[in-house]
Amino acid sequence: MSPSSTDAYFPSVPKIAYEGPKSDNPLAFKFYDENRVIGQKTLKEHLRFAVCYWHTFCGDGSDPFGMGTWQRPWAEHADPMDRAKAKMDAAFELFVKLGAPFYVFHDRDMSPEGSSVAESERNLRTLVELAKIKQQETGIKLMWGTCNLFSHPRYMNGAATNPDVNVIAHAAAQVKAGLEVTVELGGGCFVFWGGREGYSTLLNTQMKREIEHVGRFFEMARDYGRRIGFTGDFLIEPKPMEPSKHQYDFDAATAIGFLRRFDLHRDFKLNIEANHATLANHTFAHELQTAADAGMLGSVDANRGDYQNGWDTDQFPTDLYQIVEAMMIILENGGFTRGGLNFDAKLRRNSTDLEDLFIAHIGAMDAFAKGLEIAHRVIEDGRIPRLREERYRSFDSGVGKQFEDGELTLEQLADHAAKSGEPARTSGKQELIENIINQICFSGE
Ligand code: XLS
Ligand code: CA
Ligand code: CA
Repeated sequence: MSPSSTDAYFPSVPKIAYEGPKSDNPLAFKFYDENRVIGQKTLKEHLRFAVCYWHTFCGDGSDPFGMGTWQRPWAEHADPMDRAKAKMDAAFELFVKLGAPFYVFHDRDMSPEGSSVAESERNLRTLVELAKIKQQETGIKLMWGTCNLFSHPRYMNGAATNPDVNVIAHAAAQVKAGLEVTVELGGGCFVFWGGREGYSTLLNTQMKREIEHVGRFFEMARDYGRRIGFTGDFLIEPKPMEPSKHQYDFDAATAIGFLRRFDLHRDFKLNIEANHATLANHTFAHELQTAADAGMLGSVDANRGDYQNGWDTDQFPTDLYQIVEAMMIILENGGFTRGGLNFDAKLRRNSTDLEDLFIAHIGAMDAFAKGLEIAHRVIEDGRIPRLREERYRSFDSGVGKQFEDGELTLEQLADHAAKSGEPARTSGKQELIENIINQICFSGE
């Protein structure tokens, strides 16, 4: 592989430029001008976009009912290591042309599983050495690493929650190597998504034991990571189901409770995925706010689900209204530090052109650029933050303040009801707030 062969896989795609809202060029940004400053930061610094390795370079368009539909030139090599190297060339070509500052990967996305633990690790290290060179050449950084602990048949009953300790040992080997290479590549976070860390039926499951095992496993991973110099954030990515019927990291609230129970909350935060929120019957905003309120909003898997069906469609995010609400929470939380917006999103099966990979990312980056701009304007405008503040004014002084400060007994509070009579009705102003958001959305710059 020649690390500088940057035009081999997408020869018809130029470096994607910002051309502004009037451009009709499908291969140009309309809103994402990476150097534009909003508030104190450039769009690039605010949004911290990452491309994911798995959907973009490993996917082939297959689904449970049909084979692959995408022809990917980098997947055509017969030898798995040659394929992995070609895939990496294609990956960095896309990152550079798209202007995405970060990428994320699972160990097995980047390099093939070998016939032994040692061979798998050797394969990974070979590819990581190449990734290091590519990162140096291009300035593209690793946002997070993770391990695929759900595809291999050995993980059919889970990884860290497997009823067989010999399987957990294999997960340990993968996570140990995964942490080492994440440190080597300078990754800011390390993610755990518990795909099969759940159950199909309680009739064969000791749930309490399995949850304690995963707590213990994370503790071991945390301790090893810290020992080898990983100073970043460990992230749990909640999802309620699929592929397990029930997943233990059901949603943000469940994962936060779990982390506190096992005293992991100082080292772990959450990676919130929009589509997983949908599957948990929450909104994306709900999951972000829950994580932010706990001081645990680490990173975001930016995609979109479908409210009409119950699976993980992982569509590219284009719903501006949902993005505005998400960006308001992210901005009010102070923005990202080590995490960012990772496009854990895939093309539709019938989007078969290679350039569709660019078109999809461009649309999502534009939508977030616009969403950030609107969210910033909503916050600067001040009406909505003020309405929210005023709604809780009764707690700023008097009995409300005493209540918040823990200075009242239940009897004293009850006494207050007797004295103050029936409270005045105060409107929640939802329609007004929605109108203000629309006014700001529709009124352009
Ligand atoms: C699957 C998850 C997965 C994680 C990384 O639904 O989204 O891709 O993001 O393991
Ligand atoms: Ca995800
Ligand atoms: Ca998903």
